[in-house]
Amino acid sequence: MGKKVAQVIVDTLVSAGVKNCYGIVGDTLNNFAASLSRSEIQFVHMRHEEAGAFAAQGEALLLDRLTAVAGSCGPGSLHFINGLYEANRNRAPVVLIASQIVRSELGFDFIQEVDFKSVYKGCSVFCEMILTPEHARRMTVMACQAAISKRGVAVLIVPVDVFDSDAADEPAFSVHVNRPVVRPSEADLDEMAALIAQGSNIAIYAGSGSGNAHDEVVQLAERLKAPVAHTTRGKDSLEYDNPHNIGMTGVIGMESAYHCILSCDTLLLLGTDFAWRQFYPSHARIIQVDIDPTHIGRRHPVTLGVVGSVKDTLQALLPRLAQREDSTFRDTYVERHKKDLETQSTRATPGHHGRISGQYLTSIINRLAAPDALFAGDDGTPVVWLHRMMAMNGRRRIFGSLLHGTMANGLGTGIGLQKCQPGRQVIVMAGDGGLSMLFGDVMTTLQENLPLKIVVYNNGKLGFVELEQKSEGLLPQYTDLKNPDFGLVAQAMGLWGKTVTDPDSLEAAAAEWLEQPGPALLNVAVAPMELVMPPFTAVGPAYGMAMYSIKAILHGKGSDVFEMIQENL
Ligand SMILES: Cc1ncc(C[n+]2csc(CCOP(=O)(O)OP(=O)(O)O)c2C)c(N)n1
Ligand SMILES: [Mg+2]
Repeated sequence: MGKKVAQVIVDTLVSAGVKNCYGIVGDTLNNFAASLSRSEIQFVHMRHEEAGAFAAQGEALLLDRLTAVAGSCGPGSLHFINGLYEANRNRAPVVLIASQIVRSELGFDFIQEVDFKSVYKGCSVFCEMILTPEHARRMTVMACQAAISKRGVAVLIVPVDVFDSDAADEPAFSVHVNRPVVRPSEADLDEMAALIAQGSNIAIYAGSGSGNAHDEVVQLAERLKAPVAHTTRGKDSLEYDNPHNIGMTGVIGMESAYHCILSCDTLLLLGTDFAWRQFYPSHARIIQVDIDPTHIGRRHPVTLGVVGSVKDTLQALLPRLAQREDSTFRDTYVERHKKDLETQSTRATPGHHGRISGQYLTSIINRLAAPDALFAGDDGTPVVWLHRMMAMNGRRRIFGSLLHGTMANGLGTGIGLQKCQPGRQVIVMAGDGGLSMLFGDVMTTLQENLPLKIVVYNNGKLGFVELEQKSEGLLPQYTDLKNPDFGLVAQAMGLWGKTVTDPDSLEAAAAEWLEQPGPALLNVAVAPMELVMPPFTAVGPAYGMAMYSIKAILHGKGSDVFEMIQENL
């Protein structure tokens, strides 16, 4: 008997390097699942498809390898959407096998019919349906190749009757994976060097595109005596072993990088597509390097934009640059950054009334976590503390939803990281709102035997949104959360679980939590009024906070204002 199309698709995924497929089975996917079970690809049985998409993108980003998700028709494959937006924005090579109803019923509003092509258009680099068994292999190859080479999500829609059909004799289409050297022309490199030579106070602002270019960026900084600021996504690759580091700018950044970038006369943007325009200097010469030509000059006008990978470009540029001796500009901001870090460490203490501040909790995790730990932080205050406070060393990696900004990303991403690196310590820093949003997948840690370490920053509210409301001068609305004792719930589910409210017992509890051989959840009651301070005193938020304080007092909530001030002194 010949092969079925389902088998051909699985064979092609295997040859493209897929090791794990995250999802939930269902009628239209059953034949594919049967073929998968006979292959070397492991199916990871999730509780919610969205978490499966987060997991796949975690694995794809960490190992830079194609990872699959698969779902049943209609709601099954629809549920991946938010996680696939996350994956696509993060340029993670992920392929969705979206099973579909039978071809003969398409277009008649049949039960569970969903037009996946229009649904997934906005979050994919490839989105096609396999229309006949005769082009199943070719189309699957194209999907994989697009996800890998364009770096994003490929959606392959497969009607159930196509899956179940006999495969046709197709030519031997196969996936080709290679990484070309991409760098600017000689003329562009000369122009870059000439512009840089005109600069006096040169700063570097590097993003995730510099991820594999740590040594080249540090060499460039040394050559130009230029301070290096980085984006949130550049933190794990640029902060460590970098004497020129001045931290992050942006809303959750630090004063050193914020002021440096606004006051330099020449700015080198290296592999960053940082979106917030108000953090770019208005009077500096800006030179931008990016592998994606469509990123050049799209956030802020630039003097010169060149196309290339940061690593290849800097290797070709460095021989053209003279060594500089005057390090005054760099030293000023490196010193300022040291002071920023000292100020930050003074805030990493228990808060008012012996409460545990989120910063204190993060400082303890930073101290106790393994030197090669992987961290996934929920959107909300956990991701802020993760990026501001976790110390990087070249082996630790951090994952946050920094481009899509979705809640509940931490748990799913952590599951993917742990699945593909079972022996490594993986820590999920969850918000109480974020965790409860996709709570079912806490069970996946047991189902799949993943020793994930989950810590809940439990402030009993949608804290980040409450801060936004207050900074607009509004009283908090709809932000309270009625939570169970997550420590006890975890125990009831079969995980190790504990709840901590007393700062004095936090360190011992955190150590015990991290020592557990299996999945473990530490629920920490963190101070509900802790503020996330921006790296500047912007008039808007300051005025908003003042207005909130006045409104709160008028509404008889003066004690809240007092508590907020006490907790953030
Ligand atoms: C899916 C989704 N829904 C809503 C939001 C808006 N939002 C951003 S942060 C946040 C609060 C998160 O609360 P929690 O997880 O408890 O973290 P906290 O800020 O309290 O630490 C909300 C509602 C979002 N980013 N994503
Ligand atoms: Mg919360």
